[in-house]
Amino acid sequence: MGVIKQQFKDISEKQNSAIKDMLKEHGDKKIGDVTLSQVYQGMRGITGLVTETSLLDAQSGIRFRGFSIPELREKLPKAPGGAEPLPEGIFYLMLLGKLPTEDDVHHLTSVFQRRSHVPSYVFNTLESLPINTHPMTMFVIGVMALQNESRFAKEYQKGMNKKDYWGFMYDDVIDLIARLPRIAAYIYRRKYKNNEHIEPDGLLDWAGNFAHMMGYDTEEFRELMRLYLTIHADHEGGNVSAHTTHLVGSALSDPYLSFAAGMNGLAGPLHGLANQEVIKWILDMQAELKSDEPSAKQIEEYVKKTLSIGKVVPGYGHAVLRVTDPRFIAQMEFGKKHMPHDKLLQTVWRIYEVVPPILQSLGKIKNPWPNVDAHSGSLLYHYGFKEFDFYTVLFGVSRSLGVLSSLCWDRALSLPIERPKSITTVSVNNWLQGKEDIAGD
Ligand code: CMX
Repeated sequence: MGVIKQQFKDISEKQNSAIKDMLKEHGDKKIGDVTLSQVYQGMRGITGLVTETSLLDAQSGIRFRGFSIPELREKLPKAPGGAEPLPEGIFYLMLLGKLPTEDDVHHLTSVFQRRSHVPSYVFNTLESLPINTHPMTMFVIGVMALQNESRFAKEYQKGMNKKDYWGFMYDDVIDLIARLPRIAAYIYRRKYKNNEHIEPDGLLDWAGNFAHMMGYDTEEFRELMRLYLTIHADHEGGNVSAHTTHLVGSALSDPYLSFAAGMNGLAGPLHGLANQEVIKWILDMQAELKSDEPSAKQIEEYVKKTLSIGKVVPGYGHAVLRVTDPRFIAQMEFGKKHMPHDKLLQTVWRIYEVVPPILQSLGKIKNPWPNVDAHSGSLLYHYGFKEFDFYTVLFGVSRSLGVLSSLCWDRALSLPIERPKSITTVSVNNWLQGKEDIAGD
């Protein structure tokens, strides 16, 4: 067994028995009440999931195993001469619950390199898709084609002891994370770069190699990819991509099936697709105003117009956060360091000044502040990465680190199939009239 797998086994076995003891003593304790509005309105604020890898606080933002983004940018190992964390480090942290050393991260880099082979039939499957297929659709289809490689699925068919589930899931998870950059880069080069592909560079880290295979070989762009793939990795368990991966995995669907399901959720415009929508919205604004430096007044009018035709302002608002997303701030810092005079970034920062008071004045939006997607596209655009309908794929490659390390934990803790209770409005009305018991009271 590999060193990291062995550590995961030891740590998760300990955690498993601690949880069993806790539930024996406190299993009947109530965590909260559920209101009828919460049931009808997206289960907002109902605590109903365990996700070990990260925790989101409405006021201070995401913490990965207790560490904030600024702390991780300082503490996680970096590439030689680099300033941004290597995403291998956040995966290690989420999986094992402790900060990695430089050696741990190098070890993971070489494991990912070793296991990154993608069989040719996956590329052939991608080749068979019309070129105008959305890159997220291609990404999901690539992952689904790769499902044929699942060790878990094969072992399950042979007949597997429950105790062995986690080990095969773990192996699939590592294989899948290792292979995703190759699939994503293939889609990028096929769709936008005349199908001219670039061989992986065995000396580069996971993010650096991904940048290289897409055709971006400057050290500054690699640094952006390292930051990007670190900060998008996880956002606790209730968001659509994480929850879907967990839900599908709870049926013992293997990591390929589970992750592909999560990616279908990430492809929605209210979730991950918002990153492409933001750039599209800004470019449309620039085209309409015939200016790449719109003033605050012009932005204000454009925002009001967007709202008046019943559209959302992409990149703003959040179901949990009630402050500016720390992931937005990390990207703004990167921009101020590397490209402070870029006109598109300056527009993003001007939008940040203009939009929150307008959204606030509507009185119904719970969070008028920018989320991660408000900033990410502008950084990519600066480096000439202008194919914005690909941006969500980058988010997806990063999100694999969080949702798949969580999937390892799901199986290691033997979490059961997820099956909440649903109700009908007829039963609700009957309950309100005292004719039916739906609340268990
Ligand atoms: N622009 C305009 N209206 C907005 C808005 C925005 N950015 N954010 C919320 N609202 C509206 C909602 O549509 C809702 O309107 P109705 O009552 O008319 O239906 C009202 O304000 C209340 O919504 P909320 O409780 O504040 O927000 P939700 O928890 O329901 O939704 C989110 C959260 C992110 C879907 C929403 O803020 C939104 O649509 N934002 C724009 C899309 C976006 O940036 N998504 C990316 C989120 C991060 C990610 O997952 O990647």
